[in-house]
Amino acid sequence: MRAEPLRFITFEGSEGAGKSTQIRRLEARLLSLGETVLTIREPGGTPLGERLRRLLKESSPELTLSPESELFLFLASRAQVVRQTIRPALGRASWVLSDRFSDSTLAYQGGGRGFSPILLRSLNELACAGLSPGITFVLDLSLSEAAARIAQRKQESAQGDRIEEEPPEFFERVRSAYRDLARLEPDRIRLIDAGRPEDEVADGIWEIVSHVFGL
Ligand code: T5A
Repeated sequence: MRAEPLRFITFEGSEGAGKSTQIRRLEARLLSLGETVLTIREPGGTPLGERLRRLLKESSPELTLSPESELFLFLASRAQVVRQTIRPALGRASWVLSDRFSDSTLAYQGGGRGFSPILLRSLNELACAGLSPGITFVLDLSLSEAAARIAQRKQESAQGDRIEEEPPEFFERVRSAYRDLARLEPDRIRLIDAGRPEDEVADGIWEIVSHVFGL
């Protein structure tokens, strides 16, 4: 019999794919069953990580970040959240749901920026101290649909975002890197069609979680 995967679930995908929406939906379902759940985001999840997040997302002409600096800042946030937040929570038998984790680095800094996947896997290994999610949902959405959702959100809040300013080709590469990752690790990484209505996506995710964890 196969051992139950770690109760550490990550959500991945391009901007606007619906990760935050779906993580809230899964958290609510687990809480309704009386489970203990910790939900975090990356970069973030610790005081250091939240400060790094502001730096990484800020779009400002005075603050230039080389691709190398960007990579190390994402990794610094991860190294901290693994040790300070995720490992202790898993040790208390809590579920941990994370909005992005190590696969974001493979997709954005690998696919998007062109760093070698071998180098990134080895840096991730160091940052994560060997921790890997039990399941990862990659919410897959076409660029045009994602752009429409982001445009809609921008009308609601006019905040700039450094990475969102990258050209469409960057996001094509990110999407394709995620799809490659899902092909490489089909047991852990589940590709979800995020172009469907919110309820349908949430039900699809719940079906997988309840089956894998016997809920
Ligand atoms: N990054 C991160 C790296 O480059 N490397 C790394 O290692 C890491 C960890 C983080 C940025 O950092 C980069 C990636 C990112 O650029 P972020 O804010 O965490 O930034 O991530 P974003 O992807 O930018 O988050 P978003 O909020 O843009 O996207 P979500 O969470 O996927 O989308 P969500 O749920 O907020 O939904 C977007 C809109 O769509 C609607 C929602 O109501 C919302 O308005 N929506 C739907 N509409 C129709 N149908 C559905 N099914 C819908 N689901 C949601």
